[in-house]
Amino acid sequence: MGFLDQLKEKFQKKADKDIYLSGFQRSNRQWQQRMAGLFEEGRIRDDDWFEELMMILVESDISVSTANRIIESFKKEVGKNVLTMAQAKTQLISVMSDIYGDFPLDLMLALDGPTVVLIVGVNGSGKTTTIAKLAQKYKAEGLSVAVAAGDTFRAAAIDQLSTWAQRIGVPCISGKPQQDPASVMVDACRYAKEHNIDVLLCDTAGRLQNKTNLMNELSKMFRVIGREIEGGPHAVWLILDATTGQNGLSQAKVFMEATEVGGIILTKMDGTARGGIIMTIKEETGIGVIFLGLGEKPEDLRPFDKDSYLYSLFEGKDHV
Ligand SMILES: Nc1nc2c(ncn2[C@@H]2O[C@H](COP(=O)(O)OP(=O)(O)OP(=O)(O)O)[C@@H](O)[C@H]2O)c(=O)[nH]1
Ligand SMILES: [Mg+2]
Repeated sequence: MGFLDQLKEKFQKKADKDIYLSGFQRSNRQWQQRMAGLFEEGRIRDDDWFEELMMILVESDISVSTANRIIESFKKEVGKNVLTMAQAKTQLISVMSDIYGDFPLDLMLALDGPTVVLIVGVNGSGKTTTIAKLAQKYKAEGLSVAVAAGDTFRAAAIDQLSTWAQRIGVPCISGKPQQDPASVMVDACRYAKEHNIDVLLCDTAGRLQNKTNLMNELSKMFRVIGREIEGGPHAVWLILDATTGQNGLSQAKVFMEATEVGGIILTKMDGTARGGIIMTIKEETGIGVIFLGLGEKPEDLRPFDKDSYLYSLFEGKDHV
C-alpha cells in the first residue's frame, strides 16, 4: 500500500475527520486544485515544473528555505525511480512528513498536584478564546480545571475570561485591573492547590511594545508559579494567528526568547488557505503545533494530527 493510501486508511478511521476538515478545508480548495493540476499525469517534471511547485508551496506560507528543503529532498527521491505523477505526489507528502518529524501532542500532567499551563502570544492572537477552548476540553475529559486572568492590562480582558469561565463552568481567579499579574498567579496557584485543581490555565497580556517589560513580566510570572507549585509552569504554549502567517511567526519569536515555549496552538485556521505555515513553524522554531483553532466557540479546537493535516492539505474532504 502506498503512503497516501496508508494515510487515507488511517484518516478514515478518525471519527472527527469531518469536524477537523470543516474549517480548515473550506478555504484550502484553491490550493489543492493548483496542486492537483501540477500533478496531472502527462506533465513533465522539468525546471519549470519544479519552479511552479516552489511557488505553490511558498504561497501556502511555507517559507522559502523550508520549501527549498522540501524540493531538494523530493528531487532526490523522484530522481531515483521513474514515478507516475500520483506516485510522485505521494513521495512529496512523504518528504514533507519526514521533514516535519514528530512532536509530543498533548499536555503531560504533573504526577502530583496541579499542572500549570501559561498561555502567551501577541495581542489578538486568540489567547483568551483558546483558554476557554482548552478549559472545555480538559473539563470534558473529567479533569478539574481553573483559569487565571493574568492579563491585568485591560479591564475588559478580565471580564472576557471570567465570562467564558462562567459559561464553561470552571473557576476564574482574577485580580484588579493593573494589578501585578504575578500576584494573580500566586493567588491562582494557591487556589489550585487548595481545591485540588488538575489543570490551571493562565492567561497573559500580549502587548509587545516593550520587549524588556514583557520579558521581565513573563520571567516574574514564571518564578512565582515555580515557587508556589513545584515544576510549574509545566507548559508554556504560544498562540499564533494563522492568518498573520510568517509575519506573525517572526513577531512571536520574541516570546520564544522570553520563555521556553513548549508547543504552539495555531488559531484562525478556519480563516486561511495557508496551511503551509505549520511546516514553516516547525522548521524555523523546532516547535510543533499541538492544537488548531477552527472558530470562535469553545468546541472549535482540534488536536493537531500530522497525518490528517497532510492528507487534508493535499486531498481534501471530497476525496475522503
Ligand atoms: N475565526 C476564528 N476566530 C478566532 C479564533 N480564535 C480566536 N478568535 C477570535 O479572535 C479575536 C481575538 O481573540 P482573543 O482570544 O481575545 O485574543 P487574545 O490573544 O486574548 O487578545 P488580547 O487579550 O487582546 O491580547 C476574538 O474575536 C476571537 O473570537 C479561531 O480559531 N477562529
Ligand atoms: Mg486576551
